[in-house]
Amino acid sequence: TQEEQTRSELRFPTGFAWGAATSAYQIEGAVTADGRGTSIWDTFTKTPGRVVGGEHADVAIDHYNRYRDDVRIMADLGLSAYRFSVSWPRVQPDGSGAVNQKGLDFYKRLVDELLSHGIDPWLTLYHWDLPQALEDRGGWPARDTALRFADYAAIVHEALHDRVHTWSTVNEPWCAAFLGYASGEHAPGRREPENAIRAAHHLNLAHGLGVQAMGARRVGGCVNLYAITPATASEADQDAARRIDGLQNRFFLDALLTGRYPQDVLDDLRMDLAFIEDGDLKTINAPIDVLLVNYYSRFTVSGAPGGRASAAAAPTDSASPWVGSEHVSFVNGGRPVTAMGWEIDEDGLVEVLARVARDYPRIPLVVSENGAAFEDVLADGRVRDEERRAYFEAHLGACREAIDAGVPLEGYFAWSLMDNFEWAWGYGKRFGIVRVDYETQERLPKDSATWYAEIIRQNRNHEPTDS
Ligand code: PNW
Repeated sequence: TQEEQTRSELRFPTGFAWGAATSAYQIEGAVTADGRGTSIWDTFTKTPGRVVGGEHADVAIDHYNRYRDDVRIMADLGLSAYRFSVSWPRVQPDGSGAVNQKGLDFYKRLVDELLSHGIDPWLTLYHWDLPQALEDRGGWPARDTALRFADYAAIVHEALHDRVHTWSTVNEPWCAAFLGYASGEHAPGRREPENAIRAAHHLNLAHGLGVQAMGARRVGGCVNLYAITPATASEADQDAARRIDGLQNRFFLDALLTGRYPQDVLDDLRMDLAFIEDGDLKTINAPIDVLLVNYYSRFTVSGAPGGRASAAAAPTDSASPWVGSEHVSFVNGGRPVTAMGWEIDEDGLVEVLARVARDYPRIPLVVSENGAAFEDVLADGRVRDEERRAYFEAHLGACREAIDAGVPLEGYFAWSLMDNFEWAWGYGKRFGIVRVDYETQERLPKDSATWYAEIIRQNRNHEPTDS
């Protein structure tokens, strides 16, 4: 049958990590509990016009108080791994100096709960919630922020290294730099193109310094990569594709994995790059054990005017994130789209994984985020999210195909475990495999979760049971 065929095609190697992901600000709420400081997202969400409907995450999905129930849901789904992030202002309310023990204790409780259910915790140190006090001192365009990040990484590592096996530094530095400091769509909402490049460099530097600060550990860097296609074979369109690939993908991959910035990207920027100091790239290139790849979509780009300024509409008034390549436009690639307007293209995932494996050999990979927002309807006690299920099936098939082609892919994390605060879009875009009722905080696994659990069960049944 069709179903049996799906299952046999989605058979993965023993030890493959079957996960789901979240991030602190998007789920925790409890923003003043136990001495937590203020982050740039607290400030940004309270600034009129920045988030659809003026929504914020003061309560979010109350994971800070409901984490035990949420771990139980993960266990019921059979997840072998859970990727979450630590809120820097819970650990250091002012971003430097004094450590807030109560903030660290929350993550100890969470990790212990995961471990007691046999779920491997994958800890991300930074998923965009910079302490406001550090933004007040310049934010990511200031070099000092990277140094402060290294202190923070050492503090969290010291507190949790006995419990957490896999660490990662900065989630999607592209978004943190270019949505935060160039387009202004994300916190802190600045529109300062040159400072966005400084931010990108200092986020990379923070990664390298963080890796060094953590000593012996399994640690990774995290990047969001896109498949990129020129709209036509014209020279202008191919140059547009080179530029977008340069700033989105190679600026981060080359730095982390080869210790160089791509020269063509630096040339296109036409700016004074004196903030890149001797030795920085060697630091950024600190050896890592795994690369975390977030994948959502493909961009089709054109060098001719007339297309859109970015791949999908931003929810709020914002500028171009494409520093130095503002003339590039994004065109319709003709594929079906999600509720974000992001084109669905699983072949792009095969392409991205194969490209990384080819151009940056020998680094183990995981897909650390992949998923889709759709307009879910709850009816008769079920969410029949067939489009999301099909998205996962197609993208897991892509992972399978990449492994067959020799890509060292070691795990997959669905974004997201639960519906949550989708940044500038607020709560309107649901990415969860588990539905959350934002009035009652009730959780309900969607059909996609039931399907994912079955795929996991099929695979884990074939693993040796004694560990
Ligand atoms: C990622 N873009 O964000 C993040 O890691 C998650 O926190 C987020 O919820 C998820 O993907 C879905 O959006 C992105 O505009 C936000 O290119 C924006 C972009 C890419 C990733």
